[in-house]
Amino acid sequence: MASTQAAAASEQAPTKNPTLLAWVAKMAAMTQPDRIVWCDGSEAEKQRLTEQAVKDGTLIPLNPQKRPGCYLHRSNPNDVARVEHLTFICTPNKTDAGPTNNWMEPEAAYTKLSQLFEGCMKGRTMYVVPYAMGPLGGASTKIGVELTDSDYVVLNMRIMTRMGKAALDMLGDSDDFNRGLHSTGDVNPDRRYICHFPQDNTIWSFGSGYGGNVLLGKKCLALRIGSYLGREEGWLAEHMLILGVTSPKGETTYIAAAFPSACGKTNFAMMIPPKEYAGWKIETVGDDIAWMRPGPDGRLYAINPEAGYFGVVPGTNYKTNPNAMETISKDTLFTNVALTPDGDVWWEGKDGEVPEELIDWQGKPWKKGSTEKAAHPNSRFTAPMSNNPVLSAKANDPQGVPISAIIFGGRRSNTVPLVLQAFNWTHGVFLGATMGSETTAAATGKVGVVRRDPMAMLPFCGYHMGDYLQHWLDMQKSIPQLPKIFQVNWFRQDKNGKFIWPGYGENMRVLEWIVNRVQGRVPTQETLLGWVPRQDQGLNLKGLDMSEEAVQEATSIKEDEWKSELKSQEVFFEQLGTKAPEALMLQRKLLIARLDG
Ligand code: SAT
Ligand code: MN
Repeated sequence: MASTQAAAASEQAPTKNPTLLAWVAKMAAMTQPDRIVWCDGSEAEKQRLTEQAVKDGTLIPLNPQKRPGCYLHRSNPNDVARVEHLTFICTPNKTDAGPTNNWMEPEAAYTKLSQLFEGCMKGRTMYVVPYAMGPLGGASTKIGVELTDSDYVVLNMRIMTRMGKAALDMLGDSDDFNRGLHSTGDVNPDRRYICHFPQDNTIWSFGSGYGGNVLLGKKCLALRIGSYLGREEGWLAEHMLILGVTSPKGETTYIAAAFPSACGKTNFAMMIPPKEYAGWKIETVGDDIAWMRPGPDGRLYAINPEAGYFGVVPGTNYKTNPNAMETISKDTLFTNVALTPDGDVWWEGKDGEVPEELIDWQGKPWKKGSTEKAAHPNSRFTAPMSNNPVLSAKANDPQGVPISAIIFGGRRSNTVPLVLQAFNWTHGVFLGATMGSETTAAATGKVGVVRRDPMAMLPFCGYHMGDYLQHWLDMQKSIPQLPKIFQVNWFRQDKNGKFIWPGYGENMRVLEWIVNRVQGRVPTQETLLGWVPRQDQGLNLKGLDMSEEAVQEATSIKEDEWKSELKSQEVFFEQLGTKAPEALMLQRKLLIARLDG
């Protein structure tokens, strides 16, 4: 059997790359698919796979008048989010994975998962999906190959990456590619594992069909393996959006911003400035991941390794994100949203009236007024970035864009003020390292609990978090023109639990201040925590429907809240043990001294 499969694999292969052929043959021998299909990324292939997915019930076609080229997918209800407790970093030493990751010894992990993969593709097709993360031909671009038995995965990878022949051509005969193996298995949470082997540039994912667990280019390669490679090679793989903001004078400033999953990265990256900002323009380079490395001119350059958006649907509407609404109007795959009687999709927070009747995300009839959600809170769209009306021309530039500011933002109902600027790079790394955020539906588990989420990378850092923070500190030496670092919080609430800051397009006001600070145009005011906008020459609040007191509340710094925040930070740093970087411990001491002083 094994040799027949091996022969089958190499016979049809559109490549002579010996390492790739040998690996595909080996994986096929283990998983024993009935057929092996090499994906070329063509339009014909897309049509073929889509037709097949419709036939086997994986995709439901939507009304072509309302949503041309769009389909709905319902995942298994036990498989709707990333599973952090089933995600492993498999390094030879446990300490290399660090205290914030689950760890398995590599041989033990390969053995355990081999038992699951053994024969798991019998009766199924194995798709070989070559893909590039980053613009084709770019020096920062990485190649991966994902073997999967899911046509849904192939169709998603087709949108999210530069997939097919072009990626294979870029790889040529090189053995430098990520080896990704995925099988949906029987979608049993007891047999679900997402394992990363950074030293082998390998990912094995079994038993899930959900986005972040199975679109291996995304969180697995671009962040977990990427962060490991970044440390080896002197760059940064980050959970960040990238945007360009252009002033009426035509000056463009590029900004990267880290927020945890489901905290508004996509909205921020596509923001439409309010009417007071006529002539200003925001353009999207990326909405989720940034790969950043020092450029020849001493600045930090960022590329978006992805080619599409895998965004949260609920709450998306023409007020919160008109550009996303345009983006998902065609050629989009929807996962776990509700279906309307006329073949369109619906979700909580969509514009217009709530329909009387729907089919909910699980395929069950749903009536207006039901206490159940019609769309899953982590329902997603997969849409090509080329659909985005404000896509930056630089999104396809292999050089990337020079970053002037880095923003760290969490979801905090208290404590963290609207915006502040770090005193310097080390202090900025401290702000990123001490980020906390209330959990969301993007991962299974309780929502709304504050957890430490350094740089929004807690679930995505592929090695020891202490080493990762040290790597950030060390990067200072290789970036002569450092970006300025900021912290923001759009999510502060008043005593009635209402958001104080209106957010969305109004975040332009904060962004303008950041741009002005970066360009050295406005004075600032020093506080215990960092620099904040001055009352007189600070945030532009013209036309903002917000009382003076509310603005005060959104920007206030309460020392008692900071004292308990410092306690929670201490628990996190203690976890890092001797790997907690000295420079960050000193930052912490300085902050305590300032607060106690
Ligand atoms: O599910 S994904 O990991 O792809 C999205 C997210 O959680 O950020
Ligand atoms: Mn994300």
